[in-house]
Amino acid sequence: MTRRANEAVATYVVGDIQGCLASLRALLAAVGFGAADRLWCVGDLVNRGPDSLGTLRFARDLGERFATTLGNHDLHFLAMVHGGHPHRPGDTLEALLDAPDRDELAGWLRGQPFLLETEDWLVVHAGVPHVWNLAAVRARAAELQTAVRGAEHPAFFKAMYGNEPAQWDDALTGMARLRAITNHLTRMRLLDVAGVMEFSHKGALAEAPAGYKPWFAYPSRLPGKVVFGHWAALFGVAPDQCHPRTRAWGVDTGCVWGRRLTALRLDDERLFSVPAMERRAA
Ligand SMILES: [Mn+2]
Repeated sequence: MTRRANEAVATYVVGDIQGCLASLRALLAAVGFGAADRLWCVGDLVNRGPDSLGTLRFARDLGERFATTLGNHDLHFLAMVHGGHPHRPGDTLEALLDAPDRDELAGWLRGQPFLLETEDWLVVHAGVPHVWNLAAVRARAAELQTAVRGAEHPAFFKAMYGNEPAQWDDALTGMARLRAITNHLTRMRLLDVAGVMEFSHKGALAEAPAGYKPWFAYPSRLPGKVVFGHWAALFGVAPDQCHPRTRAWGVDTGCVWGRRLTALRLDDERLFSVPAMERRAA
């Protein structure tokens, strides 16, 4: 590693890896990832790409230097392990599901949070809806984490899937509340002004259905900046594409679709990216 000894420890937030371990290694080499630097991920460590098993082992072996927020694909893997959910078309999780250390890796993943924070930054998988303030996102991420870590997690994973409720309501309770939090933090892209989410559109903003805008086009109620992933079709989002009161960086640049893997260095807001090393998953 070429990082000079007098440089401060840096924190890199990498976009959706989705089993693209070769691209991750190339990106870390390109940034000169140092022995004390931190690697954070916006989530979706696994699925669609070729080496979900290797990616989880690599991340786990970084120990305290690694953290991720959980994404919808990470939850899908956990729902297959703990909730009896079936394989879905396009899944590439067989080697991970058959691995001798599957349960150990699932346990490690299940211990990861839904929100990472520094003094200036929040890191989430999909985003933070404009109808939540900082206290709300912290409380709801913690609530979901408690459910995923707790003894009742099989019941959560069995009932996790579903588009309803599509709108936040403080009065929600039980599984409907947990599913609403899951959908906001790990699946959200578009909402209407009242906060009703639209789940079918995954493409470019120009083709978004009428009445809906991306979460970052609304004025944020957060004091700090947000790093997120989950929306590969946008090929990255910078603050100048957001509402003037919203400072968000999107770092999913579609590595698993043969495009690029990107990381944001929080310390100086510098972006790094490398071309995908993997062939596009069949
Ligand atoms: Mn995702």
